[in-house]
Amino acid sequence: MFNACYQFQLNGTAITCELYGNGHINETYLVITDKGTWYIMQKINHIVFKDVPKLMQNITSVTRHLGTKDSNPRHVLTVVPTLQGEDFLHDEEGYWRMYIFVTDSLCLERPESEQDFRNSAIAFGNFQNMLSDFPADTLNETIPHFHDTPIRFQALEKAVKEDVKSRVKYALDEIYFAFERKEDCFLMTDMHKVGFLPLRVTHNDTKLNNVMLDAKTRKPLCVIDLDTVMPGLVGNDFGDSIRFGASTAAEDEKDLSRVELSLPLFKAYTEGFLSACQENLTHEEIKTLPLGAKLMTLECGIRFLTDYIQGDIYFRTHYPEHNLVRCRTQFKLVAEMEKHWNEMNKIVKEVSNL
Ligand code: ADP
Ligand code: GN1
Ligand code: MG
Repeated sequence: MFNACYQFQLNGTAITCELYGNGHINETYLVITDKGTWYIMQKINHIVFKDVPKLMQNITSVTRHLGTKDSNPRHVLTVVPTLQGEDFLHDEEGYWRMYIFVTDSLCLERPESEQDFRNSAIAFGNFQNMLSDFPADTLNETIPHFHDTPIRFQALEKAVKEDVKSRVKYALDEIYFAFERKEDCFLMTDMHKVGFLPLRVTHNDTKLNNVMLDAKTRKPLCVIDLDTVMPGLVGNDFGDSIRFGASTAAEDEKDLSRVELSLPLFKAYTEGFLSACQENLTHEEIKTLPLGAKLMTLECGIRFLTDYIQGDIYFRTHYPEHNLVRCRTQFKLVAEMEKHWNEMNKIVKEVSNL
C-alpha cells in the first residue's frame, strides 16, 4: 500500500503507513510523511460500495458544501487529491482515497462521560443542520435500501431459508427474537410512506467513532465516515448513535449481563442533538426518536445475524462467532429499550418541551 501513498499530493514523502482504527468496512491506514504531516488513507471496500466514483462524488460535494459554512480542515473532512488531481486512486490493489488527518483529536469507542456523548450529539445535530440546504436529489444512493428495515428483515428470512453455511442451528434464539419483531420493522418506513416522516440528508452511520472530538476541550470537531450520507430519516441518525453509544458495553461484548441501556447517556445525547437541530425538526420526527433508537438497534442486530448466517461476507470479523456475538448485544439492547420504553419517551418529551 506504500505505492498508493506516493500517488497523492502529500506534504513530504510517506515514511509510515500502518493499519489504523476500528471501522468494520474500509481498510484504514495512518500515513505520516518525513515532514511530520499525518493523513488517513483508506482502501475503499469495493464489495460494499459498488460504484466508487459515485461514492466519491457524494463525499466531495458534501464536504464542499460543508466547507462553504466552515472552512477549517479540523471541522470538515478534507479529501487530498491524487497527483493527477483526482479524488481517488484506482490501482491493481483496489480503490484508495486520502484525507487530511484531523489533528489533536479523539475518536472514542465509548463515551468517557455524559458530556462526551452530548458533544458527539451536537456534532451530528450540527451536521444535520448544515446539510439541510444541500440538494438531496444530487446525492447518489451509495448502498440502496441502506436503512430500509423491512428489506433487511427480508434478507434475514432469505438467509435463514438458504442456510448456506449450516449456521442456522447455532442462532435459533436470535432468529426467533427477530421474527417476533417482524411487524416493528415496518413502523418507521410506513410512517414515511404515508408522509408522516420526511426524508432529509442524513449521515446514516452515526457511531461515536465516526465523530472526532477536540483532544483538549473535548468539544465536537468533525464528523467523519461520509460514505453513507444519503437521504434518510432523522430518527435513524439519532437511533444509530444511541444503539452504539448509550450501551453500557461494547458492540461485541460477550457477557450480556454487562449490556444495558444507559438512560443518563440517552438523555445526554437527546439534549445535545435537540439543542443543535430541534428547530428544523417536526413534532412527529421528535416524537419518534425513541422508535428510531429501537429500530436501528433491531436492524443492526438483524444485519449482524444475516451476515453470521451467510458466513461473514459483509462486516470485518475477528473470529467465527463475532457477528453472532454482535447480534446478541444488539438484541439485548432492544430488550432493554422495550423495558425502558416509557422512560425513553418521557426523556424526549421533557428535553424537547413538547
Ligand atoms: P469505516 O467506514 O471502516 O468505519 P472510517 O472512515 O470511520 O472507516 O475510519 C476508521 C477510523 O479511522 C475512524 O473511526 C477514525 O478513528 C479514523 N479516521 C478516519 N478518518 C479520519 C480523519 N480524517 N482524521 C483522523 N482519524 C480518522
Ligand atoms: C459499519 O463503517 P462503520 O464501521 O462505521 C456499517 C454500519 C453499522 C456498523 C455497526 C457502510 O459502520 O451500517 O451500523 O458497522 N457501515 C456500513 O458497527 O455498512
Ligand atoms: Mg467508521
